[in-house]
Amino acid sequence: MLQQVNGHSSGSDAQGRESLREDLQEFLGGEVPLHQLDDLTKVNPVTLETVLRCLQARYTADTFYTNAGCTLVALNPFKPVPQLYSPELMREYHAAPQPQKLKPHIFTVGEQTYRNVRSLIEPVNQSIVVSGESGAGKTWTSRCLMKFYAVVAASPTSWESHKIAERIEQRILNSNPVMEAFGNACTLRNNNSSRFGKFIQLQLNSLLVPRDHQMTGAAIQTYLLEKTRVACQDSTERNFHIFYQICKGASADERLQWHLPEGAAFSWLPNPERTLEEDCFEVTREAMLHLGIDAPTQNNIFQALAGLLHLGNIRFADSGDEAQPCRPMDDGAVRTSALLLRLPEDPLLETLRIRTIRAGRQQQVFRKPCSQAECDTRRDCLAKLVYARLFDWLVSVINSSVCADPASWTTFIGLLDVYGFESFPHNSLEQLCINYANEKLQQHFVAHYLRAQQEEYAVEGLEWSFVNYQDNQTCLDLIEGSPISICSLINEECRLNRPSSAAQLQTRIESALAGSPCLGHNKLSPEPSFVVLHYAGSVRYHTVGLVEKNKDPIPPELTRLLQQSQDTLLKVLFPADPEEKSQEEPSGQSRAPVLTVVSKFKASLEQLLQVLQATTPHYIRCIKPNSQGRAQALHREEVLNQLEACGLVETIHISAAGFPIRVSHRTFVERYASLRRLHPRAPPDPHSPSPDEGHSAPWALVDFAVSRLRISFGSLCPQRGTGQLEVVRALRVSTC
Ligand code: AD9
Ligand code: MG
Repeated sequence: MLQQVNGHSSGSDAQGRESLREDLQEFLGGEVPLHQLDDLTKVNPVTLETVLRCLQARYTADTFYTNAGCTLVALNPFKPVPQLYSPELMREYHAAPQPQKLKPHIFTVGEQTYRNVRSLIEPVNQSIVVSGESGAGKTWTSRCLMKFYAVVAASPTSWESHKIAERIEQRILNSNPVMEAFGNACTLRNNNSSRFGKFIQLQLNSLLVPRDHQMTGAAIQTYLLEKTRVACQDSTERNFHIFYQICKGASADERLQWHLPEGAAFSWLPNPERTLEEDCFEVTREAMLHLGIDAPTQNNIFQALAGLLHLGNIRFADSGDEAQPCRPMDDGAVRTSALLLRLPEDPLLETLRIRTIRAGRQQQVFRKPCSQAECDTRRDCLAKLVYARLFDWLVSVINSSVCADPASWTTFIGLLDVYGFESFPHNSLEQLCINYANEKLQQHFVAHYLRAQQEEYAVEGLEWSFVNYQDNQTCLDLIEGSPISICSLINEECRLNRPSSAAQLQTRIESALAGSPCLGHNKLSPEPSFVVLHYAGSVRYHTVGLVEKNKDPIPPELTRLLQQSQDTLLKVLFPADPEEKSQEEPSGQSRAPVLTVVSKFKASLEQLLQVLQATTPHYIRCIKPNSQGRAQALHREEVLNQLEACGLVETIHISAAGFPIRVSHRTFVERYASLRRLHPRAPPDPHSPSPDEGHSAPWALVDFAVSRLRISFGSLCPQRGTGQLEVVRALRVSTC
């Protein structure tokens, strides 16, 4: 092996020989303790078991990041490790000539994207896809990366620019506590679980000078907030953090104003006695202020939220007479919620209890008292409607505070942090959408890396032994494929608008999709449900209420009621309809086609993937060492499942033997022309690219690139012999 390496390094200068010697030492060192192996491609042999052993050894040694070829594995420490995220360390990675030579870290990925996006030769938009199951550390990672960019991008030279820099970066960082307060909640899997997906584009102007001060803004795109949580929480979970923050953090005056006396009980506020570090109201308020949401507006927001809490306390009792509306069991709750939402009390009660429908040829208007269950549904719907609009409005306010003028940025770094894969004892449409999003991201990785990479080697005629991998396309076909899939069947139920039971939906799914290997067997469940074998594990979805959730009907009376609010915030959220469209719920026949929750979600995911596909992606795989959130505890089986699910071993195999860097031949020649001195006697090559490039012996460079830098040239430059590749394979080193 040594001979092989020396043979191919002939003609290189002393520096080149020194680098090769270092690589050899690294490889032949053999005795390197497992916890010091920074790159899983160096584990020998690469199997699930050896990879796990290496990660375990590193975890025990408090080393949480490990390279795995093209991805970075991030183990959740489940304890504070402040020295790992200090601004000094961020600057060290930023200033390093070769950050990849430092210890593996999310800052290496951050710095790499930062350099790529500002490249003078080939600036390309970058994205970082952070994945992992619920509680694995995605949001934490994205937050740290945002801090990293804020620190390294803010090195202004003048005082004036310092002010601007602080404003924009600080505002971008301030978006985190606000969005987490309103969009995160404590679940069975994670005390700070994201209940929405987020893609943030950090906008940079690579033409600006000084080049260290190029972050000009950010744009945030959110995906499907789990709004049902406002009105319905599992008894072991909690509502969104913000509700607990206001109840715990309001001043005495505010308590009076918002009708939140100490110890008040709210049915939409389970587990109020549990205190989490996420309960800090002051942090949220301060961040809102920095984002330009002033104190009076904040007051409006919190008052409306208190109104929703009181709305949740309204209970109805059947009147015993179908012609008579239900009775509210507690007038106080109706009165207080009407007061706080600044709605007229009687219309509020009427809207919750009476349905107005148009029917017949004349489209006559009928008023129909609702059953107790219908009243509850309308109350919940009202709360979800207000909360979802409030969340969207907050995102738009944050965007207008941080978004740069389109003319002032040229490139972006996208950071993707979506809700992680989850499986609860009871799973519904929310989990289906969350797990669907995770399948999509996994497929992006499979298609972009595991499949495309290998196909390209085949096209280029490189010697390559194909690495088999788990392709989750079959599961995606089951969920979203055409013509028939789980989504299409649920959508069809919505479109036909026919009364169908949960058991019927189960039967339809199981019979129409019986051929899919990803549809699990559903023998044991007493409840109507179906099982999907996701890449990350199997999940049983209950079909009760699935169709209704997918329809997400909003009775028009509710919107009209909210348009009557005297509250300045609600007036913004529910502007009066200038055309005063239909005043009543239309009858069944005249319904417009429903844009269902899953069809909207599918469209938004597709848009996201289009954006990702137009970037250079980087992957961070967050791994949850145990499901209890305990420090220093790595549970073998749980970690093995995660490693297996994301195809880590296959990724390592492909990364170890493959070419991680891809540049066009022209770019390479331009960038590395000066290295020709490493091959002063390289013979002229008949296959040399056109002479107009002005480089007499580019093949020498190509050889150097292939063997030492492991750069693949794509179809622009057909590959010659693979001798150097063999060396690289044997060495399994990545010098770039
Ligand atoms: V979910 O899909 O949104 O439910 P995430 O986002 O993957 O999930 P999150 O980032 O919220 O998980 O991490 C869960 C918890 O792990 C955090 O609240 C921290 O308490 C803990 N954590 C995660 N990463 C780190 C870390 N690098 N250092 C210390 C961490 N603690
Ligand atoms: Mg999260």
